[in-house]
Formats: sequence, C-alpha cells, structure tokens
Amino acid sequence: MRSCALIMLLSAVLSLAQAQGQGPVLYEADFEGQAEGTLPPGWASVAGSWVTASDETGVLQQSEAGFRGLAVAGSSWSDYDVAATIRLIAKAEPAAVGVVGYSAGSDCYRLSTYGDLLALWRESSGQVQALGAVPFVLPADQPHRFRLSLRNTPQGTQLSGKVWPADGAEPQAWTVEALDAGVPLRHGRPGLFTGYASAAFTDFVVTAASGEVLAAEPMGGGVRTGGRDWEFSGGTWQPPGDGQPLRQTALEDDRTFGTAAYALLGGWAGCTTRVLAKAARGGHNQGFGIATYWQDDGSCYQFGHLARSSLFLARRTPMGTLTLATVPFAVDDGAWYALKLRVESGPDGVLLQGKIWPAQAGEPAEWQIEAKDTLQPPLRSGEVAVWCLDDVCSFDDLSVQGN
Ligand SMILES: [Ca+2]
Repeated sequence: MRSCALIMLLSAVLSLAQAQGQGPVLYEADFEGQAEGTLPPGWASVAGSWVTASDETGVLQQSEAGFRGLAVAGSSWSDYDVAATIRLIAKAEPAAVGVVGYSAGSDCYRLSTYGDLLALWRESSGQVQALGAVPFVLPADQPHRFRLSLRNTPQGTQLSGKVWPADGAEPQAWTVEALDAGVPLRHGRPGLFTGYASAAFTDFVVTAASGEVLAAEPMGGGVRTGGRDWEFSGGTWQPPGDGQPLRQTALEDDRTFGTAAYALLGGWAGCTTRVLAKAARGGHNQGFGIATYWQDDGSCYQFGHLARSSLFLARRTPMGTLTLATVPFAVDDGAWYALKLRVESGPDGVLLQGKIWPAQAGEPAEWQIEAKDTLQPPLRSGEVAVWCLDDVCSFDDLSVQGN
C-alpha cells in the first residue's frame, strides 16, 4: 500500500511539473546592467519605442506615451557574429558554401564561396548581389572556419568576413569587408548555406557584439543547445545525430541539385513563457501581454489582457488576428502582473494555455484560459515578444522554459 501511495504522489508531482513547464530554462532576461535608453542584445523593436529603463529594477519599457497601436519588441538576432566549421564534401562548379546572417523572409546576408571567390552577398527577393569579393579556393575535405560579423551602424550594416583552416589560429584581419548602405537588412536568423555542393557543418556559434555567446551547437553528437530547432529549405539536410555532424548531402546523393540550400537556426518550440508586466498609472492601458512563436512577418500566438476587462488568446497572421478564446478578467493600472503562456504542439493542433495574477500574489494552480489552434499550417516555433496597446508599459523577468 505504501509503495502504491508513493507512486501516486510521484505521478501527481510529475503531472504538476509537466503542466507548469518544468523543462530546462531556454532563455532569461532581467534587463539589468544595460545602458538606459538602449535595447538589450538580441532584441528588436518592431513597433513603438522600446528601451531599457529604471523602475524598481531595470526593465524593458515601451516609452512612447503618445503611441497608438500595437507596440511590439521581440527577441531577435542583430549585431552578431556567426561562425561555423565547414568541410566541403563534393562539388559542382561554381560551388558555394558558407554561413548566413540576418535571414528574414527572402532576404539575408551571406559569407560564402563562389567558384574561386570568397564573397559577402546580399539576397533580396531572389536577387543576389556581391557586396565585396576576394580570390579564394576552398579545398575539398579540409575543414575551414567561416566567420561573418554583422554590425548595425547609422551609415548602414557593416559586413566583415574571414575564413581560415580549422586547425590553425584565427587571423586578426578580416579577409573581406563591405558596407551595405542602401536599405540595409537589420536583423534576422543565423544559419548555413550550400549551392552546387555537399558539405558537413560543425561548431556553430553565434556571438553578440559584447562577446556573449547567444547560441552554440557542437553538431557532432546530436546535441541541441538553447532548445532551438533547425529549419531547412532546399537541398537534403541530415540533422546532427549518431556522432554525425549536420550535413547537406544533395550532391552526394547524386540527385538533381541546382538550387541553394539553407539551414537556419529556428526559434523555440514547446515552451512556457513567463513575464512581469505593468501599465503606467493614468494611461490608456488597452492591453499588454506575451507573444510566442513570433515570426519575422509578425505571425505569432498572443496572450494578455484587453481593455482591462478580459484575457484573450489569439493567433496573429500577416492577414489579421484570429481570436481563439476570451474570458473576463479585471486589471489595475500601476500594478505588476505575472503572465504565463504555455504552447505545445499536438497531432490535432497547438494547445495554448494562459494565466495571469498580481505579482505579489501566489501563482494560481489552474490555467485561466485555454484554446487549441487548428488553423493550417500550424506555427511550429519562433522567438518570444512582449507587446502593449496604446500605453507606456514595463516588462521584467522574462523567461522561456521547455515544457
Ligand atoms: Ca529587472
């Protein structure tokens, strides 16, 4: 009897842990130690004026009092270096392999080979432009390290690239540099690239301008760090596993292969996001909350309060917003609230669960609002974002945890 009771207790604890999101912490931001009036590394302001500010502690704040509309800031990728070790396996001519940065929609920058050149490229809506190039021949079967650095400056986006043998020391100088001064790309996902070539990729690292490692993936033994998935387009990508690195094998397989192939580091999937939020006293306070599975085109799942009187769950698309559920809930100005949103994909749709409570109070045991999104195609993963409607709002202590 005793062991039976113990098993029941254990399973009760386990199911509670599963319901509350007790997986590994994938991302945390307390907005401390940041120069006031700037955005933290890896964040982008999509609408409104988002900066770090001092409240009781450092917070992320939508600071434009007159802003009318949906103000959104999200974790994104900007001002970073992306590096990977690339082994060219087989090639046609002109073979291309390299690393990708600021990939959003059909746009990206690349540091990649092209025949006997190493170049910095910009892709925009199917057009490819070389921004700078130097003579370089990448030998087959000799792993080389590629590093692409992207920096947003008032004059444009500064691109710098270098390539060196993976068993040698990193050279001080950049091999090729360019400034994209027209309408530069400003943020987007890091990744990998091949064209007319098969290649193996290891030791993928994304580093902020401050030197902080934003993502690192050994890719030698199926190790995933940061809970992020790879998203593939074109080619035949073999995900890392069983001691094998990430590979693009289309040419190796002797299939017809002329198009470019990309592996982009995706966002988080199957996660629970928590944040503290507060609307300025005396403002309009028409809404605030969390967005997850946030994509560069604005698609996301959205949770929060609306007009101080209700909670809602919604799916945003570039075409509009689909409200999935609403329940009554009263929100006060000037008070901190804790919000939690859990998103989990299943065979019949994406389950969304939300709760909100005054930050001084204990977390309620039950979810307050639930909905299942069955709209096709489903959202699979993405970044996290915070949003507010028609007001000055502050956010603090954001965390993303695996379910
Ligand atoms: Ca803080």
